[in-house]
Amino acid sequence: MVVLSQPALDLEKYSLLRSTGKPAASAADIPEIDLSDPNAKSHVVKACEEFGFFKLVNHRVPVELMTKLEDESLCFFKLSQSEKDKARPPDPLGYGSKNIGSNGDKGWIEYLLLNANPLPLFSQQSDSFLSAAAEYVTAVKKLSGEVVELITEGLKIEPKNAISRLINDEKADCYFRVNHYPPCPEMQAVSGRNMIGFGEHTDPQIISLLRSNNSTGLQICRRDGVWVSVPPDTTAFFVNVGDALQVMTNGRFKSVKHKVVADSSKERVSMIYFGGPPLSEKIRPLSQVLAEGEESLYKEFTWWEYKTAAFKTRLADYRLGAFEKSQKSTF
Ligand code: GA4
Repeated sequence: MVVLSQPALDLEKYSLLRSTGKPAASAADIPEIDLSDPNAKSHVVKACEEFGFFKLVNHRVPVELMTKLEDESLCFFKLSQSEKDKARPPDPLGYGSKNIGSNGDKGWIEYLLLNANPLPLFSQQSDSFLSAAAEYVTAVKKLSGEVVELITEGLKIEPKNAISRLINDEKADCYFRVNHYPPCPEMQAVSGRNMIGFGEHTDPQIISLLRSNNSTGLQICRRDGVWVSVPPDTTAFFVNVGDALQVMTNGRFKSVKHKVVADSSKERVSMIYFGGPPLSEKIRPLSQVLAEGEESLYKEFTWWEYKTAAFKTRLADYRLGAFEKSQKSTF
């Protein structure tokens, strides 16, 4: 018999009761980009400027690939705790529970965090989860390249692969993550409030593509500081601008602050692909985004420098601050 394991409820220790709800203005204005729309490139630029976030439809990734991996992921998370703990290769990759990163962040979550390029874990194992993940990652990786090419075209940057070459590089630093937010009915009964699943943060990479099951929980922070609930759509991807793309556009795009509030009664599964550049890549504004005489807002740094610094921060920290020209260098 398979026993559904859940992280033990230990509210004081994890002090996750900060979510008093009150998110969420209307979700109606979350931009939707139709990849088959001939004007998609200008819409995508507007969405990245105004929200750093958009919903992507007509993306041509078969829904079966998504549901297959969702099912496989749920099978994995239903394993006993000791079985799941075996999927814990050297930090920070592998299975994790309640701890996010290594600097004290906690969430009502368990997850698998994997290196996505290359897919060593995937190709060496015959496990059905890993083969579903390999198929999914291959499709989403291709799609992330198409999305950044659309952005590049929309920004009138040439060549078209000025950004996609970074995330398609054989040394591109890409991650793949499956997050499982178990339901927490006790919580709702006790306090009428929901738990923080994944605290507010921006993604450090260039771009992230998220797909979730039919559960609510994802919220994004609008430019005016208002949190907006993102209604689920199991057939769509939700795309985040990451910190590196903010720098490459010299702040024209802003990486989007987002978080997940766990639902008290329904489990949530999300699968996220993070497209990052090779470690040695210099991250700086693309020359064609700079107007004449415009200077970079950021000090020049490599992705390795940024990533190393980012992994020492807490989730909610403003990681780019240390790399802004007005700030003192931390190096
Ligand atoms: C956020 C985006 C990705 O999930 C991630 C996260 C990483 C981790 O889970 O180890 C970080 C977080 C993320 C940003 C700040 C640091 C590092 C946890 C954390 C507190 C895999 C990533 O690349 O950065």
